[in-house]
Amino acid sequence: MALQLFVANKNYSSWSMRPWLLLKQAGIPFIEQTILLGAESGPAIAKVSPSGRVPVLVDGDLRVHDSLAICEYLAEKFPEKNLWPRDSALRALARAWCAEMHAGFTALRSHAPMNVRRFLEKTPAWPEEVRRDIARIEKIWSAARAARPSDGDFLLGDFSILDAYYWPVVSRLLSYRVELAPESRAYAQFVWRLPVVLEWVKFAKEEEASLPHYDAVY
Ligand SMILES: N[C@@H](CCC(=O)N[C@@H](CS)C(=O)NCC(=O)O)C(=O)O
Repeated sequence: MALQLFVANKNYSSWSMRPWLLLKQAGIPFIEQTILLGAESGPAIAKVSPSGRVPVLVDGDLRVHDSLAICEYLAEKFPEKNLWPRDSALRALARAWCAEMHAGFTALRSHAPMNVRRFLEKTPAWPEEVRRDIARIEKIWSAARAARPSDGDFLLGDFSILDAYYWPVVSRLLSYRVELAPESRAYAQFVWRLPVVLEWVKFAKEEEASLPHYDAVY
């Protein structure tokens, strides 16, 4: 039976974006189901998600909610895809960096919500904690680069869950025109040109037609 991934609005849902990009970039076939968030979406989400949140991966009778649990499940189900690095020390680091993204960066999240369609003219005057979050992200990227076992444009050389986990933040960094170190900028530009990312962006733009009022909220 085909895997199904339930996601929310592509323009706003960075949590949905992570497993969606992972599946696409790894070439794992799946059926996508979209629940657009709004006043009426609660019952539709509750039908598939015990936490009342998406993303949710459905594999037969199993429903895996939470983006990180989905990524871990996919890594176990498709070991040949090497979704985590093979080296156990590097795998531990990659997991720790993903966990930071999963649990943290709250200042950046609240001051710079993801909006794939929006590009500001200049970076807002953010509080210090947002700048600290951005500096930490750049540090993680450069630590990953320093630790990578192979050359390649992905954070650890080859594509891994770590990339899928940090790609949505690239949208924020570009949208809000954040000044980045040259190596971080090069990674952000590399990400923004990837076919799977462009596909997500295209769908995010198409959603605008069905929800024209949404951008007014931001
Ligand atoms: N920690 C969860 C967060 C999931 C989450 O917050 N999803 C949002 C969409 S981005 C949601 O489903 N919201 C439902 C609602 O607000 O009604 C994960 O990693 O999957």
